[in-house]
Amino acid sequence: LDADAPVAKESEVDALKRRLHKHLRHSLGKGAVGSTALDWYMALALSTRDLMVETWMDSTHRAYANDAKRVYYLSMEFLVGRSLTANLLATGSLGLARQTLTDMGLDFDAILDQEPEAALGNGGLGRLAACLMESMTTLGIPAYGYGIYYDYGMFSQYIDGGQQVEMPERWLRHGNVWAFDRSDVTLPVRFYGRTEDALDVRNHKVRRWLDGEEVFAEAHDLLVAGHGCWTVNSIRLWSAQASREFDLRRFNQGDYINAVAEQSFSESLSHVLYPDDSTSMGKELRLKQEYFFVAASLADIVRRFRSIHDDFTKFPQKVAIQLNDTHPALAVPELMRILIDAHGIGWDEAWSICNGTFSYTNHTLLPEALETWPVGLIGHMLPRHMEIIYEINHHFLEGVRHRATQPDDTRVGRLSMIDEAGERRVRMSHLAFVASHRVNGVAALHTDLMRAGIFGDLHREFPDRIVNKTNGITPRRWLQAANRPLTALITRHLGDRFVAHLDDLRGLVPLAEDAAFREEFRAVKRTNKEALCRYVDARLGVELDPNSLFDVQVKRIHEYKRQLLNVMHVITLYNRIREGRADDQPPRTVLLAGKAAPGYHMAKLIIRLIHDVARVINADPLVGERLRLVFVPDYNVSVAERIMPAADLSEQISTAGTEASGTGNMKLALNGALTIGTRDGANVEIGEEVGEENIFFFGLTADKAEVLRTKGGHDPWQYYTGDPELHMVLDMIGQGAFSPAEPDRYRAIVDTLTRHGDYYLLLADYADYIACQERVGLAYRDDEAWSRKAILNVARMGRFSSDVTVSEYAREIWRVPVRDDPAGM
Ligand code: DL6
Repeated sequence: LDADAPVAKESEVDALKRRLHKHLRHSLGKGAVGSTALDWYMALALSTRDLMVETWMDSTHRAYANDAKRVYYLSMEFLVGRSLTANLLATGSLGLARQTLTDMGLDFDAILDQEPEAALGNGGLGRLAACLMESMTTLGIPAYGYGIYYDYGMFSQYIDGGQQVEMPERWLRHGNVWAFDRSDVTLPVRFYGRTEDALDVRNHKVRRWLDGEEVFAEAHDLLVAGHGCWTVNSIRLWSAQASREFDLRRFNQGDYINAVAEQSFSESLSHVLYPDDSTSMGKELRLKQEYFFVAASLADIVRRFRSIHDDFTKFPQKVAIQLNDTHPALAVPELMRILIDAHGIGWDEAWSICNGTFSYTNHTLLPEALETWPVGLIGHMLPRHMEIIYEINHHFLEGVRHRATQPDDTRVGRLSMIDEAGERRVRMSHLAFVASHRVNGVAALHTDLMRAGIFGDLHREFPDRIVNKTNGITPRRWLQAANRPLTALITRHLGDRFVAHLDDLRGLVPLAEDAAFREEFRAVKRTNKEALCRYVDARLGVELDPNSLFDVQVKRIHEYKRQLLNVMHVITLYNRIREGRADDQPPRTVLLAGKAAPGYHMAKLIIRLIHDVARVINADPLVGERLRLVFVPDYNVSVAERIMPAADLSEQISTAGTEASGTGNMKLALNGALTIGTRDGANVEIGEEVGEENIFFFGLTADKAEVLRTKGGHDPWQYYTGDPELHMVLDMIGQGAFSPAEPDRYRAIVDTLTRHGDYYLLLADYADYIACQERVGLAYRDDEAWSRKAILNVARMGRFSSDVTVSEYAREIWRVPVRDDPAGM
């Protein structure tokens, strides 16, 4: 099972040793004596980067030489995680590195562990951006990510007395080996000021944006290697620098303190990522961040285009800009401003260029997450952009009225980019939608719900615009790097082509019928579970039983994701074990992990409840080894890489119609976990691929959930009074069975369910969920049948490779070619 058995030649090992020592001395100023694990990490990372730089430059030159169409992925978040293992794999040097460092008496895994986490994202949206960038690169697409170089990414989560505490994480404190700082690429970004009419050199009337304040955006290029390192792209992230002239003026006026204060205020723009992915926070600084990175990115994109082209006619043929949700939607008025104000292009032509260039991905249907900004705020901060947004809206609504067979002002009001109810606000999703030639959802169900729901009116106006692009995950990180034992097993039977052609995993289908293979597969899972046990023991001092069913729910903590329903099952099982009613069930370890937004009180209360329930259950001698509940703190990409390979059961239990897609569901299934889930997001498509007999579906469908909620048919009180087990679970939570020192601690949770409408329909799905979990337990007891299902899950995950997702974007949205053979085989 050893995926990294020594294979390298002695000469290669010696050469790497020399490179490491060279970097240790010349790049880090250290000698071998007294160097720390961090120094060795840096030396190894620098040596690996050396292998990528030539390809990086070649990739850039090739794109220039061919005047290739570039794809620009604009995203406020890139949840990259660590890069060393991924880059060692891409450059084909993981085995050599392990062998060399081990040979030098160093602990290779401890060295990998030195790498800080590039957590420049909250969750799904940011991680998707990272997977898509990796796949675009693997497929040879000249692509640039554009985003913000936050000093502080996602906070670290500590647990104190069972409660989440957030701590800032200075991930750049030792610098960043994977980024080249480009102080020579520094672009001004303007805020505030005023507009006026003026005449240009040809005596044409133009609009000018004057005065205001300037901040500089400095570029940092993060390298992204594709599989086999045939292409290396970059994610260009901007940090804010104070505008020097501005400060100097104040400084010269003797106002030293304010000059410096102003500087740190400007630079605070890129200090910190907003740690909430499910509500639009409506903060002025957030809007500033959005414009800051969009303005710098567009200036850069236009500069690159103009270095080859004299006019803008070919812009949409050479530039595709994907808006990752609405956070970069100000790119629309910004490009219009550049084309019209700076280059004198007429409105209609500028609009057609925009429309040919932009496309927009929607990632959520939750109303509270849809961004709107007060007209007054945009007008003050970006006066010219507000004028342009008004004009875009005016043209759009004129078209709507023109196409309408009869006047309908309410419909026009619903379509408008300006929400007139209460304080006037700009609907960023309408702006992004109208400006884009394609708008996509991220799973088939989600896309259908977009057409029928939030974008219903816009869809009727533009019936061909909404398309589906089901999310995917990169097999390099989520199988090849995260699960070395499974990769070795598959490679032994199928070769290693599957790493770049995930559909090759179909070759495992017949092996699912082979008892010897099933045994090997179980041994792999066992190895991974033991590794996770060691990790949990080291971090939490909790011993887990690798023979138990590892039941895993790892994702952001949110009411719609229903971690609470999971806890309700745990308490139900606990009660049944104590009453001797679960003797047919296998021992189970329920593992949860995830962060709550710092201001999200209910989510934080759920984390606390998990800890309180765990304390009681794990200490109960009547339960013993039969049930364990653990919460792994500080969930991030690296923790995910440890958990996914060890899971038996993947909990994907959001209320149907609320989870846009999910990607954790794909990672877990690819690593051989069976899913228990609702028919929500991409679970539906996972079910289609793996077969209904290899997945555990339960609960209301999206249609039924919607009807129940909107037609007022849901009576939570009736479920509460009508189901004695549920009644008992809720009473235990609400009356302090898990918080005896403070019996009311969780009253609010129970009231939300029983008295305040149970918006996410936990009580309606409870009974079916519990019955389904019972079936899961029984199925797990049949080793052979379970492994067969698990193998079939792995075998049928090819469709969820982000290579497939990117190929579809490339063909149907961006219209760029992709490499036929990403593996170079
Ligand atoms: O598309 C990536 C990911 C989906 O898989 C999740 O289902 C969805 O919740 C997530 N959305 C976000 C926040 N969205 N906004 N804005 O992360 O996107």
